[in-house]
Amino acid sequence: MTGHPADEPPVALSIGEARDLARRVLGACGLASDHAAAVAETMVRGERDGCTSHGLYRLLVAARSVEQGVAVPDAVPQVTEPAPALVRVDGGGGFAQLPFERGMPLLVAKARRYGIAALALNNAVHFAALWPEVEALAEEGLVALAFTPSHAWVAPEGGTQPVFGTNPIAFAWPRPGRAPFVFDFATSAVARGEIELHRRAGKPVPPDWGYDPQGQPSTDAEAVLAGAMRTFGAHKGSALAAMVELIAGPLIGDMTSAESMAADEGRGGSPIGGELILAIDPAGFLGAGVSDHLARAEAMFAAIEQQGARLPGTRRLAARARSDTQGLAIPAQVHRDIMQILEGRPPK
Ligand code: NDP
Ligand code: PYC
Repeated sequence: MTGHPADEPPVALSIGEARDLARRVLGACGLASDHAAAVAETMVRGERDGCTSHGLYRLLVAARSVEQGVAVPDAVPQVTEPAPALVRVDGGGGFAQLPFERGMPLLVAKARRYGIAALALNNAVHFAALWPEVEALAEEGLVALAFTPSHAWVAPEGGTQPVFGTNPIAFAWPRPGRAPFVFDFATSAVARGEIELHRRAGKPVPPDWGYDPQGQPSTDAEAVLAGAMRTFGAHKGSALAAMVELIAGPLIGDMTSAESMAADEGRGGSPIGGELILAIDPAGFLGAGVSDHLARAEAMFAAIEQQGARLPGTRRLAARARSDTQGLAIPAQVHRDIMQILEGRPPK
């Protein structure tokens, strides 16, 4: 032990205890019980699957959004159908999880009916990973894609000033008899949550994650958070980040990351705005040929794994299996900060 916070033994929680803790903390923040249940479930899934930047740590982030008046704690989602294959859920300024839950059954029904359908989540606060949503759709037998802008934290390739959000893209493909193929990543070099965890742990970040406020590459997490993050894959990630801004912003009548940042007015809340989710029923194109064509997809997965490469999602599913048997290990400092919310102290 060096006395560094990272050396403290973690706090062991079962998945049930984590869910209960998350619900209590969100209830203490004033969240209505249906929101608290939906938000807690997403955070517990993140923690269980080893996605620490989007696990229980997000209780601190969500608490701040409520405390600062960024998230409406008792918003009532409104579901509408702007066109036969389109669903819109207005989140009323609350967290995005309950609006997704309310819109998903109609999205699934429309995708099955028309072969393809889209759900726009509008006016919702986004703190979470997207994979739980696309995974849930693939478990219904659908191919799914999800996109959301965030706050303007990321510089375009060739620049050093923030324009884009961390703008994740998530994809899921159904696999008969197995967990779906899922990937989900930010179009920035890394999710901002990862940099925040580096800052909390007092650790440097790799030099290609971002720039300080003067536009110089930096390994200081605090300086990169204050400056600009970089996109992944140079001009390619930059173009994808722009695409996410467009299709989950103006296309669905919602904010860009720059507009979301301006609307935050320095309160330090999570991004507020839109998310676009597409669902495609393989039977729409393939009819009775579905199983033959899904089997061809399995051949591709096998070709990847046979050479020792791994599929996206493999680490996450292994973490899930481990958590299901061994429970969760929460960093002691994160646990202490979460418990402070229950004691009525402001989120750190
Ligand atoms: P990573 O860079 O960690 O990449 C994650 C994806 O890549 C996962 O699907 C992961 O699978 C896969 N992957 C990683 N390494 C390999 C490998 N060697 N071979 C094959 N696949 C691999 O994620 P990010 O930091 O970019 O994003 C983390 C999370 O942050 C995402 O869930 C995202 O939704 C969330 N986020 C949310 C935002 C929002 O606005 N709501 C904004 C930005 C990010 P596995 O999980 O199995 O490792
Ligand atoms: O980690 O970049 C991030 C993020 C933004 C919103 C939710 N997560």
